[in-house]
Amino acid sequence: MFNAVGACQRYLLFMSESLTAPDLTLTTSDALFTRAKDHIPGGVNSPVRAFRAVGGHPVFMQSAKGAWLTDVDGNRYLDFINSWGPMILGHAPDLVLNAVQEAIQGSLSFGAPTRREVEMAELIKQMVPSIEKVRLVNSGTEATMSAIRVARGYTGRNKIIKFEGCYHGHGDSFLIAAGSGALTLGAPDSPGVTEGVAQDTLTVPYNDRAAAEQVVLANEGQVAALILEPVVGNMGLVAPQEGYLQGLRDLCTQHGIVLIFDEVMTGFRLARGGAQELYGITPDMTTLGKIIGGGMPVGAYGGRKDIMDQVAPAGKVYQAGTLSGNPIATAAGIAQLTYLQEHPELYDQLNRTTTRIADGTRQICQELGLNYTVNQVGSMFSVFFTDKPVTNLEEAKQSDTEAFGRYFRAMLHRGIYLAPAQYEALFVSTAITDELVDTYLTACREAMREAHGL
Ligand code: KE4
Repeated sequence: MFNAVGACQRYLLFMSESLTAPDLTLTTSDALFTRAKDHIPGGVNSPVRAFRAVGGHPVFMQSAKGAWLTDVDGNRYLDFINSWGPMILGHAPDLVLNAVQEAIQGSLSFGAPTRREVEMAELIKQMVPSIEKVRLVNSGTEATMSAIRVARGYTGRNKIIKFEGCYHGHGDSFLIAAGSGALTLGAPDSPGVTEGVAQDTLTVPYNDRAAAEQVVLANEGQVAALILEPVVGNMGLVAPQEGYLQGLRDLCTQHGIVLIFDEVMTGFRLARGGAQELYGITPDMTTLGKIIGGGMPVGAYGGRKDIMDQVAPAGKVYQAGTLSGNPIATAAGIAQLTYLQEHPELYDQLNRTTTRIADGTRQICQELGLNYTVNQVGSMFSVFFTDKPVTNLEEAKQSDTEAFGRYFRAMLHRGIYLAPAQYEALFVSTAITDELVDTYLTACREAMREAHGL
């Protein structure tokens, strides 16, 4: 039955948005986005969700189960973001839901120590042996911010080295653009970040060991920590080249620099022990997030005992948090991590599934004469809209982001939910079956044709 009043409301709403021909098929997502922009900066609580890099309006989600998302209009999507990594077992796995429902019976938060925090710390140490002591926080940003503060407190040095294309959350020290040359100090990459902060952050290209050594030598005795994503997800998926991580390990050991692996994305995903297990490199500190919370807000930082014992109240480096180690979040995290610990075969399954997706995508691109670069490590992958190799940010920036935007929208209209930006990685969950890979590849072929007018 045609709802005249609703149509009229949508018409007025749409007309308030633009003067082009009214689209009476306005979705609930569009209406919610219009409302949201009145109350929330950009209408979203995290910038990438706004779809600005790909055009169009974001889709507002209502629920999810397994491999599928359902939006507020009842449309279903095959999910390859999985909440930007956490949902490695697919959405709403019963084992996590049951753990949360049990924990909730005991209330929500105490602000006092609990049994689960001890169990979670023990579990993290078992899965990531380089972590001798660990502190739980509420996000990846908190984890990385805290880790560099501890490294500075431990070494008594001020500077940190980060890498172009690596993202470590929105802490001031990380929102720094690379200086004009590898040796020059960084510049603020966001209003509100001061020159004072920027002067202590040095930024060098990823996969360029000589550049890292050069900046260390030029700042001898001043660098507290070197922090990187051991496998980068935040410029799109870029793997470390042969020997690169070992080279950085040796450099840090030689110069008394704390090597921090930011495994917020890669932790518990690329292997049970993350990228450090996959590549056999032992960092001094590790930051964790995403999977660690099973979908609830949990981050963590940890590492060598002599470093972590600098953290208050054991030491003098201050860090705190009202909801750190929250009973519900730790219940979810313990449930998910325990399942991963007890089922190492899942990583072979994830790698096989993701390899099928990556190989299939490469084949489609070759058949269409596009020859785009598909990078994959384990259950993370990215399709770069360039036919050149992508081993660092400069090369990633060769991608045709307009064509990527057309491809993203074409996939969305076919019910495939991808990261709404070229410079992001995709995350495969165990809920993606062979049949769903076929569904993805069918849509991929059609969307690539549509995006390139083929
Ligand atoms: P959070 O503060 O968003 O929990 O974590 C920050 C962070 C730290 N380190 C790495 C390697 C990360 O990937 C992240 C966050 N990742 C982004 C995806 N590019 C989260 C998505 C978003 O910002 O909305």
